Amino acid sequence: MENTLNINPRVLEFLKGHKKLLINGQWVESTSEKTFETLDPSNKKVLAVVNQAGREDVDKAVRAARKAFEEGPWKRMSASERGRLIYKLADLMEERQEELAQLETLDNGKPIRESQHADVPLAIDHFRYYAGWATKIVGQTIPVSGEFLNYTRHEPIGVVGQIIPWNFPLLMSAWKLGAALATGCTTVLKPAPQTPLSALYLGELALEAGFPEGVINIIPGDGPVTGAALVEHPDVDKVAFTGSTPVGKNIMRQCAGTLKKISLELGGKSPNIILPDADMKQALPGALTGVMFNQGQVCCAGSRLFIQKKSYDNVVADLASLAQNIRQGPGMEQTTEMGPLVSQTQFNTVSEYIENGKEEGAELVSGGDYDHNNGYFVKPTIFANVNDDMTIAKQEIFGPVVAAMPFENLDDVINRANDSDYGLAAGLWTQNLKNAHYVANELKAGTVWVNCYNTFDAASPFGGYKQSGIGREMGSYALENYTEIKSVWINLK
Ligand code: TXE
Repeated sequence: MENTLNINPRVLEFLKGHKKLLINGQWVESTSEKTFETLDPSNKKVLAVVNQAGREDVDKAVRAARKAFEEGPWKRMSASERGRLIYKLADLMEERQEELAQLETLDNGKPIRESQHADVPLAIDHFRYYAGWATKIVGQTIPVSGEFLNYTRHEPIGVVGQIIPWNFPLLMSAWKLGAALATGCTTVLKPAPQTPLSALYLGELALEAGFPEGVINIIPGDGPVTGAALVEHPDVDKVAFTGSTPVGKNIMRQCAGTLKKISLELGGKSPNIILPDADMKQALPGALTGVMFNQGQVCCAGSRLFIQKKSYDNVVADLASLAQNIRQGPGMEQTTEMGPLVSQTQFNTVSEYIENGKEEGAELVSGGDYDHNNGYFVKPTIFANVNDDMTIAKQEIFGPVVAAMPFENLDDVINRANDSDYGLAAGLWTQNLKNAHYVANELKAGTVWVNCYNTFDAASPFGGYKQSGIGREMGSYALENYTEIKSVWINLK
């Protein structure tokens, strides 16, 4: 295909040989010598063979992180030096942005234009943002009673186990590492087995940047073995997890044993509300990409679309024709707007939800087809006349599937939008300022987007109400995930 990108020679070089684990500043094979394959989901071909970290490897990585935290040069480094290393990593990522974007697209399937213009620049920006924070983490001097000086120190929590999913592999690595490194923690990062490559490439850049050994350890592997070993390890002080709500709950239970600190960024079923006074030219494409972006594999996808009754039929018809025009194809084609889903498992899950929507009586107005002969492609799908009790309106699908539902009035839609176990994000489209603020206040969600959707900035917090999570990523708020507060009393008498 003439608009298919040629794979960068450095990427080809990187894909050769078995990818190793990054432990204590060295690339090492897993103790068990077990490996797994990571596939290109647009054609199911093997992209690379990767060492799978087992329990022993997790233990080695945690020990390396502990040593680096307690003894290494990292501990003695000034905040400014720490910040400079993080800046250096961001600069190296910028130099290699094309390689990072290609690896992300090859491994995950997402369109190259999204890797180039969203995932990679956001990840770079994220590191720069937290590099700046390294020198600005300060405590308080507190006017206590009596002749004492009392002040607080925000100290790094210690060794952090970080587990990330496959939908934004590089960006999730950045979200996890940025705040942890800025605060002075050391980390063991476990990428998802479907998409380990960009994190491993990032590991190479971290070594090149000069991070001391043991500060960043990267150990690909599966959830039940590698992930669980990391969560259960007694010498991990804190677990930061992004993934499904059931696994998040499991992790919370496992952390109870040693009372590890946790932060969880979990699933969602986010409502997106189009009021009749919205600027439809902005709202329709905005609401559609709000769910279709990244093939719908986004934790905050606005997959419950509420449209006021009067404009419902027109809006649904317009959305259907927009959805039919989305160009679907392999991510490496520059014109592709929607790629394949990440894996056979995800393909099966999403196609089952589509069948379920049909069986439960929702009206299919666009898409509904799927095909995995070549890659894991699911057509952008819109179901109309969905009611709140249908499975497709309740459960996270994590695919390109919209449930479009009519509503009567503001209070009706606010109640229904909030009637969910999740509370990650929500969207609202309106030109009425009063309604914008009123609805934004009433929605139970960690992020509310008004006349926009899926906008992100390293400086703005992200996380969930209810079963969508615990804690916040990004912004100054994420620093709290990685610090302990110490109150120091000095007797002045
Ligand atoms: O997620 P998992 P899966 C949702 C989405 C999707 C569903 C399943 O609905 O359809 O989850 O995806 C690691 N101990 N989200 O199965 O299993 C795993 O190896 C420790 C929403 O891929 O939660 C991976 O690194 N770790 C989400 C990470 O957890 C374990 C993004 C996520 O995998 C583990 C992804 C265990 N017992 C999926 N089991 C979001 N919030 O963005 C698995 N893992």
